[in-house]
Amino acid sequence: MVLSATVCEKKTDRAPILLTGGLLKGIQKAARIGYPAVELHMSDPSAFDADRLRETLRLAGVSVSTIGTGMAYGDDGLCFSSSDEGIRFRAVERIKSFIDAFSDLKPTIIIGLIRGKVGEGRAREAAVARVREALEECCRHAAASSMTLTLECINRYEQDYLNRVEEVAGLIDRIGAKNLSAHVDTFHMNIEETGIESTLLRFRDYLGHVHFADNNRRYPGAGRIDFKSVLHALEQAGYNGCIGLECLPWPDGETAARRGLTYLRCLQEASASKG
Ligand code: LER
Ligand code: MN
Repeated sequence: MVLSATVCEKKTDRAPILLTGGLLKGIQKAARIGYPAVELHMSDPSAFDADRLRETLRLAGVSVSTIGTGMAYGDDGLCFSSSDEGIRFRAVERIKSFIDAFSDLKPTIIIGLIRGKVGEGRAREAAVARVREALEECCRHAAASSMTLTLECINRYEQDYLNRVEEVAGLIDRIGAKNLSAHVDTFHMNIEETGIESTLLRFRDYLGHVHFADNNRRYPGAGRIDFKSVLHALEQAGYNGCIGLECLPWPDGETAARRGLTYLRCLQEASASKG
């Protein structure tokens, strides 16, 4: 399982991103710390110089595992569930622009907050249908470039739909696209699931991406989640994809990135030496 550091352009201490305040600087820092991959969070890929980004990745020797798209919702207010056709159209176009911008590197594109909230009562069904339709269109677009999308299960305090892995797996079944997987995040699972390990095993066939953060959203090892047991469950589930460290930059981003990597590497090495 490859460990990937979250990186974003914006300087922020509030978002669960390790290395903030510059994509290129963040990529270089992640490489220096020892990460083989990065997860890039951005609101709009057209805002970046694609050649400089690739040159920085090449010199740093890191790959792009995943693209986080939630900032297109947070910063630009774009979402799939909106009853405003223009907003919905721009949200789908934005995801297509991520797919096109990275079609050479083929990272997995994360669909998290950008799906938007669906509300209560009679409006809910229509909003859910709009999310599904947008997802189907994005999956078709990604398939044409042999790319994959992963749908994140996000806790009830941030989203009002697709909070648990069971819900996401159900929607994936209904959509039936081969390039759509479930994306789990230990911070959200700790709130929503009755057991993290049992859920990972139950939905093993759906797993496409994993975020690690401790129960307090700090780096793994800074809280109460048993990551030794979670890593073991992922191994048992046959998951050999990427683990993105999506954690608060506490006490600061670089320290969190170092401590999280060291802690997880120790756990991985101990498990490998046991055979
Ligand atoms: C995004 O990956 C996520 O987990 C959300 O909680 C946004 O912060
Ligand atoms: Mn996450």
